[in-house]
This record gives sequence, structure tokens and C-alpha cells, in this order.
Amino acid sequence: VLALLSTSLLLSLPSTPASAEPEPPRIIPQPVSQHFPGGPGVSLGEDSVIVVRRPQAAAVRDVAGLLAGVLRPSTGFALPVRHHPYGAAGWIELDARGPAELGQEGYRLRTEGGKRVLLQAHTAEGLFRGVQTLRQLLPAKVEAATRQDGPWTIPAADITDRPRFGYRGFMLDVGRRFVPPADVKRFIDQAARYKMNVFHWHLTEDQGWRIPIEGMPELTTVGGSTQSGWRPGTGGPWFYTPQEYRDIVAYAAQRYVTVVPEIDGPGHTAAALASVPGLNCNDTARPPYYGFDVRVSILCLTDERHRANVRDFVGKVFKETAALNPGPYLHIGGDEVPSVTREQYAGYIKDAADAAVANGKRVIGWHQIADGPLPPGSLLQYWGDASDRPTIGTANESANVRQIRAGLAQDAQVLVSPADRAYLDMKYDAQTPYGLQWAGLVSVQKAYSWDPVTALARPDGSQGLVTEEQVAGVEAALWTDRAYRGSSRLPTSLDQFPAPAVYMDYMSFPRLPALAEIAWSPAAAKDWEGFRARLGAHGPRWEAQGIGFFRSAEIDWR
Ligand code: TNX
Repeated sequence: VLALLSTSLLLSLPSTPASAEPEPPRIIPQPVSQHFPGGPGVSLGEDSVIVVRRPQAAAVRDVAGLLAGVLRPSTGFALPVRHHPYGAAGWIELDARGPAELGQEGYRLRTEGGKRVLLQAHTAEGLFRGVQTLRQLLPAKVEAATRQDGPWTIPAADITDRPRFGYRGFMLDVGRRFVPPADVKRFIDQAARYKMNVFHWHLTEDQGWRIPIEGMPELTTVGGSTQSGWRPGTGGPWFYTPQEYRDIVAYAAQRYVTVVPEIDGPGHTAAALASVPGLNCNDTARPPYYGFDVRVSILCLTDERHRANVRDFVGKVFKETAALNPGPYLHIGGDEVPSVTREQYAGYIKDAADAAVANGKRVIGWHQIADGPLPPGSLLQYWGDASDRPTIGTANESANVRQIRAGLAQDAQVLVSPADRAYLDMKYDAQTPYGLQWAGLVSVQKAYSWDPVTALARPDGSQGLVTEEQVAGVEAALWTDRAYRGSSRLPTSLDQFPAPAVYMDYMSFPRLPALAEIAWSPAAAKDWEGFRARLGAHGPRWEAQGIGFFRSAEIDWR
């Protein structure tokens, strides 16, 4: 009774900052279990070190190096990486010899005796995920690039964590709008902070071809000469050199992020058609496309000679793409194809899938690819609405539902990216200066309040299309069709385009962290009010990192 009384007293009294207990840390994504017992935390100081118990393990040292790279500039401490604490008053210890039950990405983080922060995992990857939590246990200004005042205290904590889904993706469309390498890396870094682990790089579009293909330079010199709204001669060509490309893949790998390259086809191919005459039915290269429409192109699939040209093209392109990308997947696109027969479409999907498999890759595609034959272990990326469900189990199921069923019948798994939840290019509200709204407005609450498994069940929860095991994960997608002010008319001047990072920051924050939590945290942990409160505390972190986020009125920002 007394305890109850004092709790209700505490709740009814306005809390004064001076007497208030330190606030519990506000971790995103919410860990599986977390306990903050109170009592002394661990304070970092001039003599602190980062201890790695197996300094010979290069991967663990790399994780320690990344952690030091975050902590050194803001704390001003030297924080050397050692194999012993050498009498430091407070230290952080990384140990990759934790129990196998932690899995590939799990970790346990404990603060002990006011001296040691012990981060344990079974893998270096698990340590990297745990380091992202550790950052959030320190004050927001730890993220600053310049020296800040302490104290730098990590509260007493005991956290055990592991992801719900193994595939936690974020997509970036560099076809419509080219994103320079430094901004691509920044995006990868931002997503990795929220424990996302797959970067889906949408590299080819009607408006631009950005991946270098050895032996086919015109793909980038001609195919890369446009962006949405930018005609040839306005400054391009825009593409990644092989060195830039490899550098980004390595940057991602260091953060335990897998790169999934997408070569879209047979639609979304105007840039390829402008570069390679034989892909066109009239054997003449079409003019480069820099408009704003979709469904404007298709590779020629109407006769066997052209189908052979396309097969040869896809074979060469996938071989080079596979050589640049060590990850297990190749995304073959397959969306929004104008004027194609079922047979032509299925034939293209077969050729593309065969080429992916021949180069040792698993196939991912937009969920329409289930209309074609899929090799075992494929992933269908569902981009319909999370609300496109009432037809499930009825005699006339929607095309989306039918295609998911067709994919599951071929043993594919589903990657869930509902446009009305996970599309970061949708406007937040009617005032959002960028983006589209064909899938509706996507507020922060809307981006957060859904579930990947029940999104593919009837609205009352019955008749689920997929089991938890059939869902590989969740992906947030940032398209760049209308990455400029005002969405209905073509801009009259290139100044109307914000720099890519301005658009990316504004559209991704705060929705990317919302989707990261959907992908990582247990379904039972989902709680909008709790998330809102935690999110508000991340505003100062984003400020410290220089992220120009959208100050949604749904959130009480600190
Ligand atoms: C649909 S999602 C598309 C893209 C556009 C996007 C804009 C998908 C597979 N296709 O071509 O960029 O809408 O929101």
C-alpha cells in the first residue's frame, strides 16, 4: 500500500529537475530486455580504455576502433584499445566469446561495480549492434564531432537483446536523383545506428544508370547523363566509379551492413535503352529520359532475336554486378512494366533469375516477380499497402495477394515494405515540401503502428498469408522521384532541388528509426506512446550528428 501510495504521489507531483532521478535511457530500437537497477554507473575519464579480450581478433578490434571513433572527438579522451584495463577507474570491455544463444547479432550489456561496462556477444557483429545501444546510454552530445563537457556516465544497466528479423533493410533510389558517395555512406551510417543491416541500392532507373559495368561504358556515360528533371548536359554524367563503388561496399561491411544491388528490369530501363541500341525493338538507342513518370519503358521482349539481346545484356551486367558485390543477393526489380504479356514477363524473370543464380546470388525482386519462375530461397519485396488485405481468403483476391501466394508456393520468403508505412518518400502531412502521396500521407505514428506479419492477414487478424518464419524482414524505401520543392510541376530551375542529404535527412528522420524498431524489436514491445517518448529524446542526438530531421508535431522534442 505504501509503495502504491508513494508511486501515485510521485506521479501526481510535478517533478523538479533538481530532485528528479536520472531518466532511464531511451533506446531505439527497444531491446528485448532491459533493466536499470539504479546505483552507480560507470564514468569515463582521461584514463579510460576500451578493452578487447581477444585483441588478436581483427574484427573485434575493428568494432572497438569504430566505438573509439565515436567517443574520442566528443569526450576528448584518448581511449586507447588495449587487452587489459590497467587500473582505469572506468572502462568498456568488448568480449566476443559470449554464449552461442546470443546468436549472430545478439548481445548482452552490463554495467558492473561502477567500473566496467561489459559488452558480450557471440560474434563481432553482435558487438557492433551492442555498441549502437551503448552510444544511446551516453548523453546525446557524445555524438558531436567536437569536444563537449562531461560527465560521461553510463548508467547501471543490464540489457539482453537480439533481433526479431534478420533482414532489416533501407533502400535508396540513386537513379532518379544521384547521391554522391559521401552522402550514401552517411545514410548507411545513420541506418546502422538503428541496427539496420541491409542497404538496398536502387542503381538503375529510367532517369539514370549509376553502377559501372566493365566493357559497357556507355551505360554510365550516356545512361548516367540524366536525373529526374535534369536533362543531359546539366552537369553529369552521374555514376559511381568502380573505386567509389567498392569503397561504399567496404564501408557498409565494416558496419555489418550487406549491400543488395538492384538492376531493375524489364521496366524502368530507359537509361539502358538510351545506351544500348540492341535492347530497343527498332535497334536504335532512344533519347535519355529525364521526366517524372513511371511505366515509361521496357526492354524489347517481342521477338526471339531481341530476347537473346536482352539475355546477353542481363548476363553481362549481372556478372559485373556480382563481381562488385560480395553479398548473397541480387535484386532484379520486376516492378511497373508497361505493355508486356505474361509470357514475356515470366521469360524475363526466368532469364534474370538464371543469371543471378549463375553468378552465385539469391534473387530478390518486387513482389510481381512471383508471376515468373523463382529459384529456391528467393525473396519477394511486398510494396502494396498494409491495408490491401480485405480480399484475403475471398474468391477474388487482389493481384498483390495472389502474387504473395504464388511466391510462397515457390518457397520464397517475404520482405515487407508496405508503401503506406515504409515508403520514406511519402509526405508526412499536406505541408511536407518534398515527396509524393500516392500511398497516402505517412505520419510518424503511421510508419510505426503496424506489424509485418499481420500486415499480410485479414484486418481482423484472421487468415494470415504468412507465418513469422516466412517473413524475412522489413525494408524502408527512400525513392527520389520528386526530391525537390513542390511535387506537381517540373521545377523551372535546378536551384529548386535541395541537396540530396537535405531531402534524405528530412524524409528519413524520424521514420527510419520507427521502421528499424518494427524490424528489430519483439512484436509485444510495440507501444506508440512509449516510442514517442523515446523518440523525443533522440532529437538532440540528431542535432549533435547534424541531421536535418522533420520536427513532427506528433513528438515532444527535447
Ligand atoms: C513506385 S515501389 C515505384 C517506384 C517509385 C515509387 C515512388 C516500386 C517498386 N515502384 O518506381 O519511385 O513508387 O513512391
